[in-house]
Amino acid sequence: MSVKVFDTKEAQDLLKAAANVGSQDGSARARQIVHRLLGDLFKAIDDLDMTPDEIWAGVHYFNKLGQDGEAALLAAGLGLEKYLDIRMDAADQAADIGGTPRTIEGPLYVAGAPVRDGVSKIDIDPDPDAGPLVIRGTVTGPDGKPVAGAVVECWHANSNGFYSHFDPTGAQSEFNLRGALSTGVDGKYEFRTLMPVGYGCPPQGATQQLLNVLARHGNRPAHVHFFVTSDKYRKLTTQINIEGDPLIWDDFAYATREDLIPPVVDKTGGTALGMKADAYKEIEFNIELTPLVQGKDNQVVHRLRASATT
Ligand code: MBD
Ligand code: FE
Repeated sequence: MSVKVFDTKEAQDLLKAAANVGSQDGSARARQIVHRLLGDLFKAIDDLDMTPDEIWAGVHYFNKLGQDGEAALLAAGLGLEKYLDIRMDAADQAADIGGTPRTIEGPLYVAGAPVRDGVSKIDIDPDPDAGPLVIRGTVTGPDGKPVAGAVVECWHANSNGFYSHFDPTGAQSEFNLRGALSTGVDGKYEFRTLMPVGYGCPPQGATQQLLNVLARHGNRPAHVHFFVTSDKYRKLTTQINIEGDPLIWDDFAYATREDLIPPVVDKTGGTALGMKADAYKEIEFNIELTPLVQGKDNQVVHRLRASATT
């Protein structure tokens, strides 16, 4: 067809009407965003000469995305979540703020894990294919001094790459492989758990459907998520990768970072720690928090999160 209508008065008036530009009611910010995003879409339809069939395929894709509950998964897979990190990183760099690097939260956190003191064994369900793993470290401030009373939360997948609460097989207990603990005066935390395996998108889901069309895979390397919270510092959202995973630099969600691949060390003495075997793996991951900005966490992210109680 190759017609151009975007700059016509008819199209521009339609765009303004749809976003209700000029109204004093509702949300001015929502009008601004809708006007811009819808305008960018209208323009793209013109520029790429997108067909009605393509538009309707896209509209119905949104229905499937919602039915599958995968909008946040797609946000990770399309790099939207990573892009927000790139922006926060740039803001920190401009303000000369360092600390342990952030990386994306992903869609699989569940609030409400019971908070323990210092040490927590978080593998509740047996998993014969997963070896024992200790993840431990010290939480410090920018001055290198230990932070007491920091809450360290972690969550990760089992040997099938499935997370409790979201396990399609229904096999896991609530809060299996999810922990929360509070640091003592030494700033130390220690999770006793089992080695995770990388995640793969649901094969029949909307996210994988789009990735297939783009000739992309929907897999993540093995990883462990963290939230670290303290009254005195900004909340850190991060992950560590399990070194040696073949997908470590081929994560469909783009979360791998050089400083977030701590060595995995072979240890013995696991039986005395209550682990399921004497030989176990250990990862030391020390965490440096960043200062509040004018007394506030200026980057804390509010989003809808699952929660459960035990
Ligand atoms: C995950 O485990 C995850 O961390 C992300 C970002 C997306 C899907 C599954
Ligand atoms: Fe994950």
